[in-house]
Amino acid sequence: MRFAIVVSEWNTEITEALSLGAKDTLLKFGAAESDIVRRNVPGSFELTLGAQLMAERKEFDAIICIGVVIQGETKHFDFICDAVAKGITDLNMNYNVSVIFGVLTLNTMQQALDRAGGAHGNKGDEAAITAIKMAALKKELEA
Ligand code: RBF
Repeated sequence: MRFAIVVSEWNTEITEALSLGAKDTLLKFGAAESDIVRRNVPGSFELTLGAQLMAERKEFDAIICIGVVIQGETKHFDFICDAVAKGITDLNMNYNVSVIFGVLTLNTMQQALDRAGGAHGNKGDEAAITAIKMAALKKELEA
């Protein structure tokens, strides 16, 4: 199986930990290093287009989007979260490939740290496991 990982550069300390968690999990379950392609995008809003460009290549069994959006004082949080959730949902339907929503939407940086290898584990691992499960389901049902 081949996997793409698209990583937002906002809150990069957290998104790096999440993407490394995702990659390590893919490797642990048997993916080859050469079957994992990773590209960065500037922010979570750009994850949708980054993932669409990957989907258009038609070479991946699943695409993992990694981002961290932290509530600030403006409404940006809501707009970004809504846009990326809708964008990723549409990609799943339009490209018939699993695009994983590995985007943390949080109130504080501590909540992010807790989910990027801290008290609540690494959500990047969970994103990778979801990608593997959905890629396997697609292969089974399309066979
Ligand atoms: N991108 C994120 O991935 N996480 C954030 O918490 C985040 N907060 C933002 C807050 C503001 C006020 C702005 C202007 C942008 C923010 N972005 C964030 C970047 C956003 O996803 C996108 O890259 C930019 O809006 C450019 O399209």
